Amino acid sequence: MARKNAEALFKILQEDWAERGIDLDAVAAKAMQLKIETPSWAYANCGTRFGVVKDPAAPRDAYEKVADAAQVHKVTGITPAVAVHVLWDSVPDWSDLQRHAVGQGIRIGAINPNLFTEPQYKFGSICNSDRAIRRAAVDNMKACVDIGREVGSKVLSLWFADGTNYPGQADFRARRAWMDECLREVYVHMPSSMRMLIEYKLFEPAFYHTDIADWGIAYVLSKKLGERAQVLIDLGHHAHGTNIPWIVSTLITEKKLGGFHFNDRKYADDDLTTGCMNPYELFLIFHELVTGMGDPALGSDFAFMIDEMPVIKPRIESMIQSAVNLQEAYAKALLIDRARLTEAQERNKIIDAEEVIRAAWTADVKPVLEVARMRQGLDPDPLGAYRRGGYYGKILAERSQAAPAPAKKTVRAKPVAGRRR
Ligand code: PSV
Ligand code: MN
Repeated sequence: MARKNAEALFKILQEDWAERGIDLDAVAAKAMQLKIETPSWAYANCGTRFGVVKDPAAPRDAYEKVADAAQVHKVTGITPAVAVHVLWDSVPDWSDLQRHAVGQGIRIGAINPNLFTEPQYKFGSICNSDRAIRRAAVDNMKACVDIGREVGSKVLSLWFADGTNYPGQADFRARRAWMDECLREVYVHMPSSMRMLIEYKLFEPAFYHTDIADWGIAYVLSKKLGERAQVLIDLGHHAHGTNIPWIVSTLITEKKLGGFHFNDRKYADDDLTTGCMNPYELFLIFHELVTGMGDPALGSDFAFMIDEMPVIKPRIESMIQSAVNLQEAYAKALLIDRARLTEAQERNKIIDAEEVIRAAWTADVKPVLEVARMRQGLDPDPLGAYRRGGYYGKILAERSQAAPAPAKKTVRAKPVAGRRR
């Protein structure tokens, strides 16, 4: 809930932080400049391996997913784009979907080819020993590049489910050569305005090995491809204990950080609401981002995306929570007194350094964000504003009716007739 006295609280905090050299007006303005994409697939019905949880108000097509994503932007002001997953979001006319998005106040963001749902990808896509399947996977990605070109998207976001389940199942080195060859063909097909983001994942769906298992291999692949290939960090794709802030810092230094799939987890790739389990880690990630962004020599064109499956939560509300949690983490990172931190670090004053970090982490940024939203003509309380707007009741009534007509043409993976190497 937004506090009635947000302005008064803001003023008190402003004086307090000014003494430490932090300008809260600037923090408020920057926090509203954060731009995050929400995933079309998070609005649809989703589930676990044990079953799909259905919401009677779930979108029935890509147009309705876009409409739901627009609601999140309407109340947060920081989610102006929706990432699409080609196959799940196939539409007859992508320009028309883009017009629909723009009409709703958002746009289509990253294009994600789906290279794992169709049966032909049972043994992998670009690492498949079957040349025809590798061809289909490459053609799919190239079709996605063309969609991106049509709608003006600058990001091709790639995740491969490729891997094996059993020792001896496949030749690692052969798979690596196929992967290199396929990625090169797609990279060359991209317009100069587009970036290729390569996502890694420790395990799942494969359990013995995954072809792009960690940031190291994603880095090597992107390095070999060229400047417009970069690494995508999904927060749920690491072994426990992995220091993600350090990975962020390393990739920024190497100019290879492309973007994020934000979410949170307790165990594995749980795809929970961002910031619900490890908000401190999220804050430390933003600390590294602010440190990196503060260096003009480093690129700062990061693609911030959410990748979640709010299985048992109302999906739009979960997305609003994630966006707000991200904004809070960023605002707190902006409160870090960097001069004092550097001084403490240089003198090995560990406690002093940690206290600088903790002072920002424990700060109450809610009034800052409430005021920041009001300055942009938004309601200070995004979740409350969404609920009061009655959107869910409206879509529940509409979408409980018959499904809209199916799309005429779909962009799908080419079916493969025979199997050969
Ligand atoms: C895979 O777990 C992943 O993180 C990839 O980004 C996919 O595109 C997304 O989830 C949806 O399945
Ligand atoms: Mn992801």
